[in-house]
Amino acid sequence: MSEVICLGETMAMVTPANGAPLHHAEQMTLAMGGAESNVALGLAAMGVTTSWVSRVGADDFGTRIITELKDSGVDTSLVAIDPNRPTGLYVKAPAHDQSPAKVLYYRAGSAASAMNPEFIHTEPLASALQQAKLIHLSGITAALSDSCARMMLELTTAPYGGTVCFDVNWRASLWKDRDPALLQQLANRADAVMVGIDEAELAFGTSDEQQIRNLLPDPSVLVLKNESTSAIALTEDGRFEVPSLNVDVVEPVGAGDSFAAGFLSGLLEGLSVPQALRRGHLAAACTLTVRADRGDLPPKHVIDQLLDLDDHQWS
Ligand code: KDG
Repeated sequence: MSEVICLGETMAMVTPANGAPLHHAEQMTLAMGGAESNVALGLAAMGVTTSWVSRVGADDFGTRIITELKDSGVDTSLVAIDPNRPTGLYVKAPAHDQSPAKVLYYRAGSAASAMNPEFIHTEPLASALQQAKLIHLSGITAALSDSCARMMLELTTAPYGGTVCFDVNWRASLWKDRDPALLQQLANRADAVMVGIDEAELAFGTSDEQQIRNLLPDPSVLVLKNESTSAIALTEDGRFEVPSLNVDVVEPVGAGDSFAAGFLSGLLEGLSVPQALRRGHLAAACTLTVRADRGDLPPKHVIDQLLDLDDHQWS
């Protein structure tokens, strides 16, 4: 059984080769991406036994996703294959001229959007969830369909033995026809929550630290990520703030997932909260500096040296 279960949709991902603008790109690159599987990949790369759980279509994209994750050391034995619905797809359009980078989704009616409460109550997944040390979820799943929203409500209320972590992962286009109040409800049922300050403004209407904590009083660990400046963890033992690393950003997609993988792997290893935040920043920096959704980490001894730096050397 894996220590960690990351549950959520992964899609085929298409992006113009060499960062060309989408409207006149001639060559496209095919890869895969999904917030929770990005976290699973990051955790596996740090030596944490991790399962990624979802549904994919009985199609080549589904096969590719499963194969790539498996080849990277993520357990995929709990993934369901849907004979009737396709694997979702998204297109990552790079920034050009005045227009910022954007993501276009082709995921309505996907195999993953058919996840429902029965899925998580069926063996062997039901037992795997009971035994995991950590279950990682995100707000994206709650916006995929009504059945996914119901499943998320059950995942965050079930009496699981391990920690339930919820990354708000605000995706405006998925919440157009849904009530984002659900995100606050889910976050308050989780043990650990991560949210960007910018996301909190959009999802909860405030970017003020104390007001966010007032809206999310229940998680014992609340991590507020302030993009390029710092990450703050509000915990039962106090408030910890660690500055981000200064890097030349190539593309931000996936950096939040890398941060989550770094931070969570640190907590699982028993690092202090500030050290776990540093590991989160390091993993995020590796992703911010590449075009892919996840950058490779430096070797473990380099990471350990960086985690042990004095505060003034770190920032
Ligand atoms: O966090 C990165 C994700 O945004 C990307 O991999 C695609 O899962 C995705 C989503 O739903 O946006």
